[in-house]
Amino acid sequence: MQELGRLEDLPEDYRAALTAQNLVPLWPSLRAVLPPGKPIPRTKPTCWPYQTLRPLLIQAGELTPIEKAERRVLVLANPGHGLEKMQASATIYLGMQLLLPGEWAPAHRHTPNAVRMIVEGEGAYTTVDGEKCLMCRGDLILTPTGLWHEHGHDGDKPVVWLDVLDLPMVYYMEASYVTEGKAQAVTPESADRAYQRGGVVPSPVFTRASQPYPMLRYPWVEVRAALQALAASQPDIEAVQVAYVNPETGADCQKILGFSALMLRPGERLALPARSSAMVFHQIEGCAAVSLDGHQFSLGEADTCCIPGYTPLTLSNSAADQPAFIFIADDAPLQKKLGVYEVRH
Ligand code: GTQ
Repeated sequence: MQELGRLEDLPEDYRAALTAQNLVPLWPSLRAVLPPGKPIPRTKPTCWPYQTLRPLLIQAGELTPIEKAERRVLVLANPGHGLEKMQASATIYLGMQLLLPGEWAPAHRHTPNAVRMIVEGEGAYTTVDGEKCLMCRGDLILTPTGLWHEHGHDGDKPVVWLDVLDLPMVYYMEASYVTEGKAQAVTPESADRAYQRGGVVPSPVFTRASQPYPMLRYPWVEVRAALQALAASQPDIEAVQVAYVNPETGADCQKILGFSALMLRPGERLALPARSSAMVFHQIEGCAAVSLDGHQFSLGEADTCCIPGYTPLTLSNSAADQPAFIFIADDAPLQKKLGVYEVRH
């Protein structure tokens, strides 16, 4: 590839004249914005073990009352982007949130989409658009763009969950903002269970629901059972994986980030080809090794890691007697909509 002229090759007075007119020559920066063959990601493969994160999060509970935090969150920040950017990848934000017994995180709504993957504890709930969603380990709860949400906790031990937001993307678009609200009235007849049988959706008097986010809570017991049924009924299937979808349309459950759950059978090793989307892995149960060029992460329960796009990797479960269950988030839905998604075999 042809070497291009550098900024220093240009006379200083010419460069000053360009700057004065808010003009920039492209050629000194062309290879940086259009690198040959594949992107140069800022996102570094990064792992956040829960064992080291948890005590610091509990300490945040002692140091900062909920009223002074609104959301008591430690952000899982990728050093490749700079910690102050608070992003795990170009598009994905990850935060570990702590709610103590009796605490309340007040209602608000915002343009970025959020989901919560419950990590530990019992008795907490999040109310989304009037629907009270109980939080149990492994449950996925959606807080799509624009929906009111608040968190409460009636239990007696700390509750922790992983927040996954498309905040970096929405912030980059200069479209990120929040509106504060008052406590929501909980809808008496919750839609909570209306979408939890596969293949059937509510159809009151032959009409079909038209709201864009019909299902807000995906209980882990159901998702785990689906994975185990898939593994049992299709022993030769390449990957025991299910996607969290909108039950009315079958499309990804949110528009920017995609979510799935993967079961690695005992002893299973799964090679994933390079994809353009960055990925987050969160270990729900069991242990797994994530291997990629130059890196190996051992994920134990509740550990989380982030991998840049365009990176082939392998996932393996070395346990001989125990399946491993992994929650996966990526930005494939956004990339597919924009036409830039690719898989390299
Ligand atoms: O719980 O509403 O981690 O608004 C970041 C922003 C959590 C939340 C985050 C949020 C929330």
